[in-house]
Amino acid sequence: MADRLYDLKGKRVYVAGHRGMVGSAIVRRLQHIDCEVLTATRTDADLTRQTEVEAWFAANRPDAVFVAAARVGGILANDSYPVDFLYDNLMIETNVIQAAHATDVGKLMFLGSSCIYPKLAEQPMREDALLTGPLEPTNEWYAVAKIAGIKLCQAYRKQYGADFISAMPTNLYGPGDNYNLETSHVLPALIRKVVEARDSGTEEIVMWGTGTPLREFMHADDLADALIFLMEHYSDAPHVNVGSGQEISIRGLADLIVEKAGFTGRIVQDSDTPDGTPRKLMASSVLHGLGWQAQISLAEGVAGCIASFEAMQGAPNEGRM
Ligand code: GFB
Repeated sequence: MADRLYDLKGKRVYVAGHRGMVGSAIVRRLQHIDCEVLTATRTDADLTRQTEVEAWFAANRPDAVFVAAARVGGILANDSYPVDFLYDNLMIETNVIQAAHATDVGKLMFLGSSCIYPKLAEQPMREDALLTGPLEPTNEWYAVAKIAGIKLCQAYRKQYGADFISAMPTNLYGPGDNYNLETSHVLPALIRKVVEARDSGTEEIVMWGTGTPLREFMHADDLADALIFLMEHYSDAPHVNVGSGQEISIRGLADLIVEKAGFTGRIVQDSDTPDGTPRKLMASSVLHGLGWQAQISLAEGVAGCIASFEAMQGAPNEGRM
């Protein structure tokens, strides 16, 4: 394993976006380290407002920062709200990164997404595939904002020697995920559709697109573990991919959820909805080379999410896993 380059122990650690799926997973994971976790609600500081962010940093003086705050969503949300995905994300990341530099934050991690890579990037996608071809049109707004965030961290490192790093996670799921069918990602959407169809006796659920796209899924708790590992063991300009290696087709994912939830109906395709990128598999050899590997299997993670969704619905869940 790589040497520890930065110790979170004893530090004041700000998790921007602590109410989101990723931010809340980071907060849970930091509870195993003897550090002070700082969070801010939108009333404390609206991260899209520069003066509010500067004032919050000046008053709270974190030592380390995880930039997990972002406007996120699935393929339809990305395609429908280009301004929100570009403007909000640019504002959040520029405000937080600039305020961190202005208050001498010692270590910062910016979080991006696998959609930064070209739509038809060679698979698995290596870090150096960035900016080698056109982006996937449904999420180019989000991708451009995230690429700008990587570049901003690199610019602060180059101009000021700031220890700001970037991690690019693969498609994520886990506790606190968004189950709104209009704005969510595929995994929570299919869980909701399948569980609700099962419980209401509906005979079919609709899967968007052709079901052929391939996606790599990672549990948010695995991600949080990887991020804390990188915060302590990585310090360089290039961004680092964070993947699980667990790749599955969308149809395969639908079948897995159907099996785990005990749904006996059919899956039908909606061919009017987009597929997005045909394949998004991360090459995570840099991260693996540092000594980190994912632990949570997709089958185990999906079963846990179904159980959580059923608990939220107040539905019985015995005997279905
Ligand atoms: O998870 P998802 O919305 O995001 O969709 P992306 C993945 C695939 O699942 C697409 C299909 O091919 C969808 O057409 N799919 C099937 C569904 N049924 C459904 C459904 O009910 N809901 C949803 N949402 N999809 C996002 C990007 O792309 O991934 C973001 O738009 C970000 O920018 C995120 O990078 C990680 O993987 O296609």
